[in-house]
Amino acid sequence: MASTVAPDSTDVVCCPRRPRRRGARPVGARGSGPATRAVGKPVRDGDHGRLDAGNLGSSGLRPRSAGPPACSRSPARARRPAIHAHLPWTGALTRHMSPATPDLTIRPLSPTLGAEVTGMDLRTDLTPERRAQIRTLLFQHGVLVWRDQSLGTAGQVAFAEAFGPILVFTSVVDPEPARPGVHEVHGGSVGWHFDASSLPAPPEATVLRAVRVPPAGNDTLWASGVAAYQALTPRVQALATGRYITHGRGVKREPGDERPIVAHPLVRRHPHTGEHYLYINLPDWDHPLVLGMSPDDSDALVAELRAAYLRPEHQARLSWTPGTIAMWDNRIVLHTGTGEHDPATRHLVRICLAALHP
Ligand SMILES: O=C(O)CCC(=O)C(=O)O
Repeated sequence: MASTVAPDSTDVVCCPRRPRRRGARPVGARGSGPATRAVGKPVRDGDHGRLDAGNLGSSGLRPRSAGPPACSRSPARARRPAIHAHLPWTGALTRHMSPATPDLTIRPLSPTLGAEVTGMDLRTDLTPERRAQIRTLLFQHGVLVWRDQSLGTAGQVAFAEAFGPILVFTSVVDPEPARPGVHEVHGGSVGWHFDASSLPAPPEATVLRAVRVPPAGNDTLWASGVAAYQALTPRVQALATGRYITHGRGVKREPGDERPIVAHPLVRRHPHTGEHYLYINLPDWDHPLVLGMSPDDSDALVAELRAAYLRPEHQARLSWTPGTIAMWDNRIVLHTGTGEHDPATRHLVRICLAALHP
């Protein structure tokens, strides 16, 4: 396998020439239809409106992820955990409060994003209370890291499944995994991306485990879509809100490529925290197009959003050690590897979750 790969060519899932792969299905999902979500999953994108003709670009591309109209479901804010009420996601209060976790140590990875958690054994410490704590911490910090865990692949699967159904999809990272939905990453990925965001229903979370890593370098970076949105001027926030953006080769397509183009709302609202965030895929191999805008206007907006997303102060960085587990909210954080990864010295295992249990 190549040492550096473009991750998650979720296009394969949608490819009409490969019907068997057509839908991404959570493990254990019944029926033969395309991806389904976990029963009882919270509403996503509660504040974006239904797609209308005004959202379509001149290309006539049809977005695939149009959600329900805002009025059809209860407001996302109503589902906020109490701790989040009226507090900014990136504020000092929320980031350093650990109300129900006196036995844990929470060390922020950066002032804006990520936290390292100590005091847990992820093989055994998954009581309902613990899972609730982890979910709350995940929504507070966006990325959680545990070191020196001895999970193994079966343990990682069990840990992941404690939070939601595993999403099975075809990824260029590991196109034929030995175990569905469990991707062996030999080397790594370089390019700021969400995992599998070109799926109509992208995974809500990712769990990545370091099996073998070099002693230095080959880190992973995350960037906060919430901080990026908050950093925009009101004018740009208004310009971006209500629009859809393509994920996965929106503009630069190979001739003869018949795969459907997927677009998602550019500004979304987190169903648990109520925070707005930017949802834009930024790897070099993608070329996102804001629907309803000319390519030039779209490029200009994307450049502005990219700059907000990738400000260093909106990022967190992890130096891996064997046994490290990272879990992130794949809705609100972009991630990338930092360098040319050597498949001989770097081996990670990745599991994406179709949805997080409420
Ligand atoms: O290589 C890395 O550090 C990140 C891995 C990654 O992006 C992925 O597996 O999706």
